[in-house]
Amino acid sequence: MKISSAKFIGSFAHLKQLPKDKLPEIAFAGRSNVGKSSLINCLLNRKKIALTSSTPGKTRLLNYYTINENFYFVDLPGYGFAKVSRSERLSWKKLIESFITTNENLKGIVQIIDSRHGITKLDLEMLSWIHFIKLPLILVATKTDKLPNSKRGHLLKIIKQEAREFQPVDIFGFSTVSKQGKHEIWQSISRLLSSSIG
Ligand SMILES: Nc1nc2c(ncn2[C@@H]2O[C@H](COP(=O)(O)OP(=O)(O)O)[C@@H](O)[C@H]2O)c(=O)[nH]1
Ligand SMILES: [Mg+2]
Repeated sequence: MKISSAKFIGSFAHLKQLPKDKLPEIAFAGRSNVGKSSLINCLLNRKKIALTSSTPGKTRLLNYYTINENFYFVDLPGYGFAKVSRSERLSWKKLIESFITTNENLKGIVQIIDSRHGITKLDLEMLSWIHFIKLPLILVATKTDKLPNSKRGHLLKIIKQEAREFQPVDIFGFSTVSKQGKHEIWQSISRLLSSSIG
């Protein structure tokens, strides 16, 4: 994908605030601190279009980026931050659930997991929703640079086995350090978008 423009357009707490232009969207989901924003920055060749944070759980909003004025990336609020109250967790749940079930422009979800931990209990809820509503799923196991070389292949194989029940369209290992997987992830995203953009 050639990126001729990539702009942050806003952070939204309510669905009624979202852009109304019906451009196709790809959303990025995952646990707080898993590397969502880093992946978005890497895909868009920017150092900090998406704010990365060493303070997990800070982003509670739907962050929208417009690419080539043709489609959107949506950085979804991360889950699994321990210091979050029950009411905040419920409001996260409500926001994400309504976002993925009512958004007709959503062409797929890039679900990011930590390659060191595989699919955790916290990821299961998100993966089950995505599967239940039959949204195309791209699974990205990030931070592969943190895996010992000798274990990388084996761990990715286990992740593929664990993921099978959610029927992802693709599964990739990825690292912002080596940028391994970037090209393949773009190809997969392009395929999801290809039915809706020229
Ligand atoms: N070594 C390594 N660190 C990463 C990678 N991806 C993200 N990180 C680091 O993990 C932390 C959280 O990343 P961030 O993108 O803010 O996560 P988010 O909360 O999911 O958006 C940051 O310190 C990143 O630099 C990766 O592939 N390799
Ligand atoms: Mg982030």
